[in-house]
Amino acid sequence: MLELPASITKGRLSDLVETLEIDNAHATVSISLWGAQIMSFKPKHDGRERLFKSNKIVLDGSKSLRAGVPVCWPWFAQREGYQKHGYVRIRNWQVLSATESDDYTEIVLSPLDMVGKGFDGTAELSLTVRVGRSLSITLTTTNSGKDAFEFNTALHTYFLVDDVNDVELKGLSGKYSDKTRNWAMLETPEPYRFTEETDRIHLNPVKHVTIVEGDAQIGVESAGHDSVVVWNPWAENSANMRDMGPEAYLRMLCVETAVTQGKTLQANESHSLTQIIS
Ligand code: TA6
Repeated sequence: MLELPASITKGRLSDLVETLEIDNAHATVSISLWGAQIMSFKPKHDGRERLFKSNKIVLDGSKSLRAGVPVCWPWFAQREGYQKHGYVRIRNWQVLSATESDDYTEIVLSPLDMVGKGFDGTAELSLTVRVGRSLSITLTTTNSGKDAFEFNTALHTYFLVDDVNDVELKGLSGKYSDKTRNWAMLETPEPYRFTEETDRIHLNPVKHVTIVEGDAQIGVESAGHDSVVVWNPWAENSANMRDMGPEAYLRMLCVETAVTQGKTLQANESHSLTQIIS
């Protein structure tokens, strides 16, 4: 591994999960190199953790990590016979570059191996993580082959809340497709609150969404997306998930910056998907 600047140290959560711990003037962040999954973001100006990490997180590789910002690529959601949300979330990633300045620390990661069952394209992928007062995450897909390919992708972020019953989501509008109602197309509610299992693909790709809970807010800014996905499994599903448990759904709200409608890249073309958390 290349030499890391002073604001980055290495850590380890299990045999499999090696981490990079960033601690600079603005924030602390923890990133698992397995999946390039950012698991913690705590800005120093308010000391409030923004990302959910399950107490029952599985660290032995038998499933993906229930923490922070899973990277979904090259498909979104379940595909019969394949890893849900694609395979790069269960791959080892390497550090391509790591730099720091007064304003931020920046790390660029890429998967050690890009080839996977279910995807025939030739692609390069990089995740740029910029840790400052806010956390900026950009996933760049480049078609490095000769033929066009289509893909979907998401920054599938599990946000930490105190109690999802007290949360209001602001900024979404237009129609959404509801997985819990056989993909019915429905109008975004106003106010947007949580009282049941919620699994929605909002097809109006708004730029700013705010998670509001009392005086606390989390800002979610998106770019390069065609959808914003909102998910909470609610009590029964949460209880049945081996890495969640009966109470965990109360502390988690998933708001995703996503491409769910298929994006085609011609040879040499690139696409960037960005989520900025504040
Ligand atoms: O992104 C929403 C979703 O597709 C939901 O339907 C739900 O199944 C969820 O993802 C779970 O994915 P995860 O990998 O977080 O268990």
